[in-house]
Order: sequence, then structure tokens, then C-alpha cells
Amino acid sequence: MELVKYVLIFAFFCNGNAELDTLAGGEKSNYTFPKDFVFGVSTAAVQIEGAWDEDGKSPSIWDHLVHTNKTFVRDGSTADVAANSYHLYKRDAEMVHELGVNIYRFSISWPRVLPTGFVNNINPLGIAYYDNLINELLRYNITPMVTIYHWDLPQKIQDIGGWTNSLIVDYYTDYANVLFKHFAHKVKYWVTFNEPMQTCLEGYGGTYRAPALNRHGIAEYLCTHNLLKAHANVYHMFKTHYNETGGKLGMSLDSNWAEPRSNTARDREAVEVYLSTHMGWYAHPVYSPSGNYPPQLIDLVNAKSKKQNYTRSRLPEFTKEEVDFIRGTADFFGLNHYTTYLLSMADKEVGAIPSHENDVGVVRVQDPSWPSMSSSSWLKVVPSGFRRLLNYITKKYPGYPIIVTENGYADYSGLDDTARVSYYSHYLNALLHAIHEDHSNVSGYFAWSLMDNFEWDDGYVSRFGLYLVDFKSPNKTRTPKQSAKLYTEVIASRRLPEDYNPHDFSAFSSASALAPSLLPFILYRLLH
Ligand code: PNW
Repeated sequence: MELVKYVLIFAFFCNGNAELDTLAGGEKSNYTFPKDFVFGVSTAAVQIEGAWDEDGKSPSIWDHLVHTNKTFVRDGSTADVAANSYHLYKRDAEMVHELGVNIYRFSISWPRVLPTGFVNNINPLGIAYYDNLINELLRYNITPMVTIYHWDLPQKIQDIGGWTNSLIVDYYTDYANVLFKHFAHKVKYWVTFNEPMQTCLEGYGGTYRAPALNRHGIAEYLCTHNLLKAHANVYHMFKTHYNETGGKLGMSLDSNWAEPRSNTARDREAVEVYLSTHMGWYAHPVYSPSGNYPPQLIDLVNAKSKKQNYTRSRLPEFTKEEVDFIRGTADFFGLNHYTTYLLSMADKEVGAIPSHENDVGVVRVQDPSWPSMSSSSWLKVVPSGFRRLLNYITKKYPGYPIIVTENGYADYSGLDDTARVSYYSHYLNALLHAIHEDHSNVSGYFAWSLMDNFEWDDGYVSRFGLYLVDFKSPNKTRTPKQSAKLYTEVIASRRLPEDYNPHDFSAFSSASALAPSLLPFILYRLLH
């Protein structure tokens, strides 16, 4: 069955596609990136560090999940060693330097710094590791950007409720304070949370991310409530006690772009409902002028909860003081963006009851004719969606510079990564048009990722790196791909290459280029 599926997908993409032109993010132009525009690369602790139980580190919820559920990861792998960056951080810094990138976004592992989860026991070796990495970056004149939380909660804190325990606001604030104390004089950019929707909706409301709790309809709302308070608390602490460092602090939200599935008023409404109840769930409380959860979400969850006989809305309420405390708590809008969906209004109940999906009541699909060929099935290539999303955020949440903290493409490996080269070219073209034609407020862009790494449930099958990592070699050898060369060229010239064609999507349909690298994966699926 699997083989048939892949052959069909294969055949489909070899056929090409008539709609591709509408996907371009803008026509060919001579636009250049502004002088002060920042180019970076991103990684995350779980995905690159390895050393999962070395030098005093305790297990995170990801260690726990992949050790206890052997079928969770597509290739049965773990993040125990990953790219071994715990031991190879000097090479990592050297790679960032080789790329000509100004800024490196990495995350700090809470259980490496605080093995009990609490500040009673600060691990000196954990602190030393990040201090060494930061010093190595500064030696190359690379600005560090630290993500305080990229999904790896200490399992010990999960055992007492994790993000559903309201005391986590204090635990997280204490943890962030340790990081500020040690590093705020050297680190000028802080991201409190990477993609809180993945943590809460998929981790607590679903099974797609750790802790895979699946308490949908309740836990995703509790998690979000505590997480937003934790974010705001840390922002205020930073501004009160560390303001003289001149550092900037924000949050990185994941958002797809959404297009209506048909041109009816109902489907156009579905787009707005989707955006305001997903990205807006986190953006509205922090970045909108009025604060609080988006009114659409409040009304939808309220109505469904009543219908389902709950005594109160499953969406917790913020007091007026809390709304004011959370509103405006960021210096920039971090955006992680990869792809686009088509939206329509559901005409019957959707999703589990109760759940955020059921509360919201929209249906999300992708156009099978959109180019992809990616090892990540959701990753369709729609550069115009990126441009529209940047425009939407600029208008909806005015006053915050947008920093694109992640964008990138996954394949099945190889140094000659023409599809990734094409993806970056198209998305950077869309970004240039967003800046110059739409006056979107974008001040930086980070490629995901510096190197191949542990891609969560996709293990080491799906590769996002600008550098190829040979996971079989003892030194986890890192080698630049074609896409690394493109990125370096763009950063140096501040423009796209001469031969770039915004209407050429052929890199995503040339079966011959990707067939050899697909084979081991197809074989693996057949054998398991
Ligand atoms: C991000 N989506 O996750 C994460 O921040 C990274 O750790 C991860 O490796 C990278 O993207 C690639 O997957 C995503 O809804 C979260 O489409 C959500 C989506 C995509 C990526």
C-alpha cells in the first residue's frame, strides 16, 4: 500500500501543474534588502545538542516521550545524540560565520540548566555550555538570539501538571531570571516561547507534540492561559531589572497563511476565523491594541461550552488587570512560517468533542496541485501566501517590527538541494515584495535550519539544514549544501541571483533529481 501511495504521489508531480503562476510572491525585480535588515539562522536544543543525559542534564518531555513511545518517531530514532552540538558547538559557530550570517538563534534547554526544574539546583556545566557557545559566537561578531523555551520542559515539571499547572508561571519566570542573570549582558535578543500553539494545541490538546496529553477542549486552553501569563511576567521582569542591557524580547508564533477554498463570503469568513483563532489566540492578547483573547474565540468557545452543558466557558477568562498586564509585552513580532492552507466553514461538527478544532469549526485542506515534493507532507510551496501573511500581520498588529524567526524547506537529504534553493529564492522574493510594495514592517529573516537535525516526529528522515549532517559519521560531519551557498550570496549581495525566475517551480516536480534520495525511505517504510 505504502509503495502504491508513493508511486502515485510521484506520478502526480511528474505531470506538472497549470496553476503555478499564481503562486509567485511577485514579479522579477531589482529590489534589495535594506541595509539594516538582519539575516540569521535558527536551531533548537532538542534538535541539535544530543548529550541528553550528560553533565547533569535531566530528561525533558521530548526525551521522555521518545524513550517511552518507540513508535512516535517516523524512523524510530531519538534525540539522544542528534547532531552532537553539545560537543561540536565550535563547529556550529564556525558554520554561522562561514555563511556570513549576522545572528544565530538557538534555544536553551531548561532541564540542562535546571535539572530539578527549579532554581534550587543551577547546573554549572549547563551554564558553562551556553556561556561557551555565546562567547564563541561573539568572537565571530555574531549576535546571539536565545529562545528560552523551544518545547523541552523538564519532565519533572510535567509530572506536576506542566503547562496546565498555574504555578508554572513562577517556575518559568525563575528559570528565565537565571538566564538573564548569566547572559543578558551578552545576549541582545530573547524569544520567550517558540510556537506556543504547538506546545498547547498539539502537545496538551493533541498527540502530535510532547507531552502528547490529548486532553482536547480543556488542556490546550489552560496551557495557553498559563503560558501567556508566563510570557508577560518575564517581559515585565526583563524591563524592570535588565532594561539597561538594551536587549529586545518577543515571542515566535507559528502561522500558516490561509486562502478561501471557494470565493464565497462564507469561505472568506473561514479565513478570518482561522487566522484569528490560531495565530490570533496568542497574538491578540500580546500584540493587538485591545489585548485579551480574540473576540471570535471567546464567543465560539463560550457558545460551544454552553451547548455542551459546562457551567462556564472552557476558555479561561483574563481579568481586566491581566489583560492590561499581557497587552504590549513584546519588542518584536516573531513569525515562523512555512506554508499555506485553503479554508472553508464546516457545515457539520468537526474534530473531537470538545476540542479547539470543534470549537472553531473550520476545515483546512491543501491544494494537491501546489508544488511540494517535500519530506514533510504539509510543506507546500506557496510564496505568495508568505507575502500576504506579512501584510496581514503588519496591518492587524501595528507597531511591532516583524522578525521572521523561521522559514525553510525539508527534503530527504543531499548536497545538491535544488528544491531548497528554489524554496528560499521564492520566499525571499515574496519577502522583498512585502517590504517594497506592501510596506510590510519586516526587519529580519532566519532560515530554518543551520543544519540537518532531529525533526521531532519525523526523526532524521526530514532534513531542513543548510548544512548536511552525516549522522552516521562519528564526528557528525557538517557540509554546506547548495542552499548554504545561495544564502551566503543573497546576504552578501542583498539581492536574489541574476538568473532567479519567480515563475519557475520546476525544482519541485523534477522526479529524477529526488528519486535516488527517496529510495531508502520507501524501503524503510516497506520493511516496517
Ligand atoms: C517549527 N505548521 O515547527 C519548529 O519551530 C521547528 O522546531 C521545526 O523543526 C520546524 O518548524 C520544521 O518543522 C512547525 O503548522 C510548527 O505547519 C508548525 C508547522 C510547521 C512547523
